[in-house]
Amino acid sequence: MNAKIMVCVPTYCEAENISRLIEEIFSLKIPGLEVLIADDASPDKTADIAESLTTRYPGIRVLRRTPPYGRGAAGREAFLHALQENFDIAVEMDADFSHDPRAIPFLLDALKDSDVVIGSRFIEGGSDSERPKGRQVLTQCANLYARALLRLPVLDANSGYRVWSRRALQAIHPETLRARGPAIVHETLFRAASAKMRIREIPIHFVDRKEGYSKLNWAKLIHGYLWILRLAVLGK
Ligand SMILES: Nc1nc2c(ncn2[C@@H]2O[C@H](COP(=O)(O)OP(=O)(O)OP(=O)(O)O)[C@@H](O)[C@H]2O)c(=O)[nH]1
Ligand SMILES: [Mg+2]
Repeated sequence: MNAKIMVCVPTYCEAENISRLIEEIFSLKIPGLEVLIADDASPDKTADIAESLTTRYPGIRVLRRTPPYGRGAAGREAFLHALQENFDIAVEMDADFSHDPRAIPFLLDALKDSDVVIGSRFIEGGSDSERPKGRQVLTQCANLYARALLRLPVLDANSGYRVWSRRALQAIHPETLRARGPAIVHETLFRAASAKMRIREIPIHFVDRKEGYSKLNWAKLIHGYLWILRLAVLGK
């Protein structure tokens, strides 16, 4: 029987991207795959657009989230949903095409001999060369900082393009995840590494979004740095 795969996409104001993203994911024709949009009441009607596609693609689920909002809170809820609905695998990815949906089959394939697969910019064959130099440097700094403080056994700890086996999802206990913002990627990876999950990186080409706007700002960035420090000191 096919594995049940849930592609979890947190969204806030992705009206320009969401339809094409859903179309591209389903055009991969991966058996057993569904898409979960975890939307935080986007005023641009991202959730309505996703829902309007359910007649064409019955495998779409839309979570219309209530507060607390945030990238992390949405990811946590999506993971819980995947576990409750008995999915075997969860793919997490951004809606802005920085994560190319065409990489999904390769990431899934790598899960055969691991528990968590990371779409990585920083292993051989991966890249992050298209974005402005300043953004690349910011990512590199945050990545070095997180890897060093949390002793993460990967080269791209910031990547939000990942595949989780059910075993790994259970091991990180999504119900007790605390990060509400982007630091969720560090918290989940830290827990997976602490639980001795087998983590593998697969190269991806990360590109800048072409449509919509970035939700990352200085406040979130600094909050993320402090959050990682807290995680390193407290160990949870
Ligand atoms: N549900 C939810 N999703 C969010 C929130 N903030 C960002 N997202 C989604 O998380 C993904 C990543 O957000 P981006 O704004 O692209 O931020 P980023 O990728 O960290 O930064 P950039 O490289 O500047 O694009 C996208 O799918 C966003 O729509 C939020 O508060 N709630
Ligand atoms: Mg982005």
